[in-house]
Amino acid sequence: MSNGSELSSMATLQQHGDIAVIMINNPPVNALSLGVREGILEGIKQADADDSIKGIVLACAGRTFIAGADITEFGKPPQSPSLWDAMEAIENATKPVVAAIHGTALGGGLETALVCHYRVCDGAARFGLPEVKLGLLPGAGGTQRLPRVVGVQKALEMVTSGKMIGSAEAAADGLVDQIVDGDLTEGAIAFATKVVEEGKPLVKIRDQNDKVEAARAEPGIFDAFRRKIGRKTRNFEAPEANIQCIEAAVNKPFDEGLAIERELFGKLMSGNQSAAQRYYFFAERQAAKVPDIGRDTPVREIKSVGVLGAGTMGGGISMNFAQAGIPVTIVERDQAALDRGLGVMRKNWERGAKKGRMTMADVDRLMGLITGSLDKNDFADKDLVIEAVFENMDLKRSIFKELDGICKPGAIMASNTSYLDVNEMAAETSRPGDVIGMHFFSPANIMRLLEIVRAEKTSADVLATVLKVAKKINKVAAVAGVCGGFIGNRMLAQRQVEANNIVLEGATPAHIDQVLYDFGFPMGPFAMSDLAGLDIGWDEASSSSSTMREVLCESGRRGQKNGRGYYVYDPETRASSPDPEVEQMIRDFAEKQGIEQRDVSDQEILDRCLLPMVNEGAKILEEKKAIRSSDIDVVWVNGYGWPVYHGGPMFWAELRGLADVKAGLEKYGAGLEGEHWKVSPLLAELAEAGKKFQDLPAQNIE
Ligand code: 3H9
Repeated sequence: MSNGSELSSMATLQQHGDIAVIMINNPPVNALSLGVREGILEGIKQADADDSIKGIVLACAGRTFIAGADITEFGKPPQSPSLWDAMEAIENATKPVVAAIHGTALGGGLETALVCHYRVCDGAARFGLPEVKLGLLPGAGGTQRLPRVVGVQKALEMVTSGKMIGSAEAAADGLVDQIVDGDLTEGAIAFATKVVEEGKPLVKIRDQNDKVEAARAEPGIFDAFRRKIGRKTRNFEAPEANIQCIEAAVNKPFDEGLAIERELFGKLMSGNQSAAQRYYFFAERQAAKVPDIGRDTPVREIKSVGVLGAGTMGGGISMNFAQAGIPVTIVERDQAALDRGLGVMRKNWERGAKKGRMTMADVDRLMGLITGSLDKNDFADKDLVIEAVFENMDLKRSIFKELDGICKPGAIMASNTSYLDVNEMAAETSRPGDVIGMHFFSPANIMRLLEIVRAEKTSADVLATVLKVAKKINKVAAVAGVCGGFIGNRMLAQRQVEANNIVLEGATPAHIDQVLYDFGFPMGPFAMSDLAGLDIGWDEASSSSSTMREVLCESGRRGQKNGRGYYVYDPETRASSPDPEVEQMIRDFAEKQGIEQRDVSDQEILDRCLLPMVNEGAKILEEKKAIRSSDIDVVWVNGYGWPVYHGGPMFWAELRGLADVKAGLEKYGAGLEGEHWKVSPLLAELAEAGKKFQDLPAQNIE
C-alpha cells in the first residue's frame, strides 16, 4: 500500500491496487471534527475522479472507528463542510464505498457507516446510536436508515436506550456484510475488490423499504413501545423524539422522514435537557482528573483485596472486585454473619443468572474469587483493604490501628465511611499517606458512584491508584475532601432539614415527595427515609419526642421494613399510601411546637429543598472540599438519582442563574432559621459578577 497523501489534517488517502483507502486519524475516538469531514469529502472526490480507482474503503486509525459527531463542536457556529455534505458524497459516490469498522461505531460514526454501500467489521466491533444519552437523536439520517436495516422494533430499542450491539448481532441483523478475521483494512480491501469484480450494486439503504413497509401493518407498535419504556424514560424529551422519528421512517417517504429528524434534532439540541446531558458527559470524564496527579504519578498494583465486614455494604463492595476478576478476602466476626453475607452475594449473582445476565458457571467462578475468613491477619498480604463496619468512630479508629499492624508495607487502607473523619482514622496508623476514603453507595454492586475521600495526608499515588481501581471496577469516581458527610451526604442533609421543616408548616410528606419525584428524583425524601429505615441512628433509650422521626419511631414506625413509616406499605405488593394517622401526628407535633400550618406551593417546596443544597455545594467548593463544581454534579447524578436532564445541582443552579439562586436563598432565608440559608460568599461573588461555578479553575482538595 502507498504511504498515502494528505486529505486534511485528520485523514489520508492510500492506494492499494485499484482500491483507495480513506484513513481517518483523529485521536482519541475519531470523532467527526471538521478535519475528518473535510478528509472524507476530499477523499471521495479524489477517488471518484481517479480512473485507476475502482472501489473505496473508509477506515480509521487508532483504537476505534468514528465514535460520533465531535461533541465539543455542539453549540458553536457550524463549520462547513457539514456531516450531511460528507455523507451525501459517500452515498452518491460512483464507486462502491466499504466501511471498515473496529472498536465502536457510534452515533454519527454509525450513521456514516450506514451511507456506505457496504460494511465490514472485526469480531470485537460494536455498534450503537447513543445520542439519546446526550439528550439528542441521531441527526444524520440514523433514525431513517437504521430501521430500514435492522427493522423497526430493534431500531426503537437501539435509539431509545443508546445500547450497543456486538458484531455477531450486527451481522445477523444485516447491519454488517462481513466479519473479517485477521487484518481489518486488508479484509475490507479484499471485500471491496470482490464487490468490484462481481459488479455488485452500490446499495443505498435509503432505497430499502421492505422493513419499514412491513411495520406499517402494525400501527400499534409505537404506543406499545412507549408504554414499555415509559417508566424508565419519565420526563426525558429525547426518547419520545427518537420514537417520532422512527414513526416518520415508517409512515413518510425517506426525505420527509429525514426532514422531520433534522427538525427534531435541532429542537433537542437547543433545549436545556440536551445541554445538561452534554455537560454531564464531560463532567463524568473530568471527575477522574485531579490537578496534582499527572500521567507520571506512579500507581500501585492492586491484585488482591480485603474487605472487613460481610454486611450489605461489605458484600456489595466485594462483588465489584470479583466481577472485575480481583480476588477478595472478606473477614467477619463470626461464622454465622460470614455465611449470611456470602449467601446474600451468591443469591444476588444467581438472580442475575436467572435474568440471563450470566450463567450459573459464572456464579461459581465469581464465588470462587471470594474467600471468607474470621481472621483479620488474612489481610496481611492484600494490596488494598477496605473496612465496611458500623459507622462508629471509636470502632473505626481501633480497626485502623489494628490494620496498621497487619497490612504489608505499601498496602492501601480504606474506609467506606459515609460521613466520618478519615483524618482521625489515618492518625491511628504509622502511615497516614496510605489511608483513603472509598465511599460506596448502597447497593454497592449496582450504584455507579464511588466518592473517594482524599484525607489530609493521603499520598498522590494512593489517590491515583484508587482512581484507577474505580475505573477497573466500573465505577464513576468523584474526589471529596474530609468534611462531615463529604459532598453527597453533606448536601443531602440540607435538603432533609428543609423537607422536615416544610412538613411541619403544612405540606404532607406525600406532597413533598411528589414535587421532588416530578422534578425527576426516583423518590422523595420521606419515601427515601422509609426505605433506609427510620430507626437508623435512633436510640430508644434517649428518644424524647423531640423530632418527628423520634415521634414516629416511638410509635413503632420503622419505615418500609415493618410496613409503617411516613407511609403505610401493602404487605404483599409493598406499594405505599399516605397515612392519615401520620398526618395527624405531624399536625399535633407542629401545634406543640407552635408552628402554624398553611398551604405550601409546589414551587416553594422545590426551592426550599434544592436551593440550600446548591448553597452547600458552593460552601464545599469554597472550603476546597471538591475539585470542581461538576464533580458535585457527578456525585448527585450517580449517587442520589438527581435527574441527568437537569445536569446536577450546580448546573441546574447555573441554568437558573446564580443571581436568582442567591435571591431565592435570601427570600426564604429572611423568615427562616438555619446556617443553610446563609448565602455562601463564593455564590454571592459569582452571582454578582454574572459568572458560573464552571468558570472557577479546578483546585486541589485541602
Ligand atoms: C452524534 O453523533 C450526533 C449525530 O447523530 C448527528 C450530528 C449531526 N466528541 O469515554 P472516554 C472524548 S452525537 C468529542 O474516556 P472510552 C472524551 O471526552 C455523538 N470528544 O474513552 C475523552 O476526552 P478526555 C454520539 C469525545 O474508551 C476521550 O474522548 N456518540 C467524543 O472509555 C476518551 O473518551 C457518542 O455519544 C465525542 N463524540 O470510551 C459517543 N467521544 O480524554 C460518546 C469521546 O479529554 N463517546 N470523546 O477526557 C463514548 O461513548 C466513549 O467515549 C467511547 C470510548 C465508547 C467512544
